[in-house]
Amino acid sequence: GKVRAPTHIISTISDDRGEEPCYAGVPMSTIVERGFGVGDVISLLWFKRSLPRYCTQFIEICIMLCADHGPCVSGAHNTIVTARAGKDLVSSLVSGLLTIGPRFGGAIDDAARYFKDAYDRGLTPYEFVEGMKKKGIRVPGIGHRIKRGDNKDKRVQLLQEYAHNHFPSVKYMEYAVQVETYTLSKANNLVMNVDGAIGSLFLDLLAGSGMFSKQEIDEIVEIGYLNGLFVLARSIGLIGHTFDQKRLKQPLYRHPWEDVLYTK
Ligand code: Q5B
Repeated sequence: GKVRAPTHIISTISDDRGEEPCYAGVPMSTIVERGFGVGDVISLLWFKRSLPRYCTQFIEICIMLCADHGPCVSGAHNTIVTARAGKDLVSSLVSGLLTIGPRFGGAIDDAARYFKDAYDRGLTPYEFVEGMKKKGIRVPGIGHRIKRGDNKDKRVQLLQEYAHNHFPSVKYMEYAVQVETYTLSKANNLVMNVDGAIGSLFLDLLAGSGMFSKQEIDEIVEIGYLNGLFVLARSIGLIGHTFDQKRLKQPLYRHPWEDVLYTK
């Protein structure tokens, strides 16, 4: 019989060999004819399945709400400085993307990991938060530079409202809210942030949609798919900031001496 030469690459998400490219087996024409959106494309290419409309719409809302948060956040700042140094689009974009991490925008996976572990083990918010403190770990998904208990993040509220209206269960999100209630009793800046909202709500999407086995959920959380939502979303804004600086013909950025504490 035929002997297949060993391949150097295995790929399971897309195929461009036929008449038209397919995402997880779904041809482009179907994607267009059925009016699929970017949430459907993410479902196919990241999760290798078509998800129900309420899930793909949730993904799209995450992307829209995280697309930008003004010029002052770490990512936009880096992008602006890089664009003003005369660098190209890709350099300006990746310079901003490289700031995404455990403090800025890249806490979604850890929020999902820690909230899931704490909820599944039946820890009270007090046990969870104080346990994290003992280990010297900040609770991912909690805390914000400008948002406060009396000035909550509108994006978090919008995501929570959507989930309340469309998800079959919001048990992880409700747990995260209890955690927030406890952290807010300690300090007014310890609000649930957008990373915490997406992390906890995505756990509810995975667990409540009936589209994923327990093993698949564990793998998604362990590998860490969810920071990808912020990376993808914020790329939209960072590209916008690059064009904005170029359009405005902004000169090379130099930080003012007055804003540096020179000390020995
Ligand atoms: N404390 C976000 O800190 C920030 C604590 C905590 C326990 C916590 C901090 C944090 C976890 C990571 C996270 C996502 C660094 C944030 C985002 C996207 C964004 C951004 C934008 C956008 C802010 C003051 C006191 C200290 C700390 C304690 C703080 N957080 N304790 N658990 N989570 N969070 N990141 O304001 O006793 O004085 O030493 O790391 O979820 O990135 O818009 O800007 O869309 O672009 O710098 O929304 O919360 O506060 O460091 O001065 O801390 O609070 O231990 O206690 P800050 P610090 P003490 S969303």
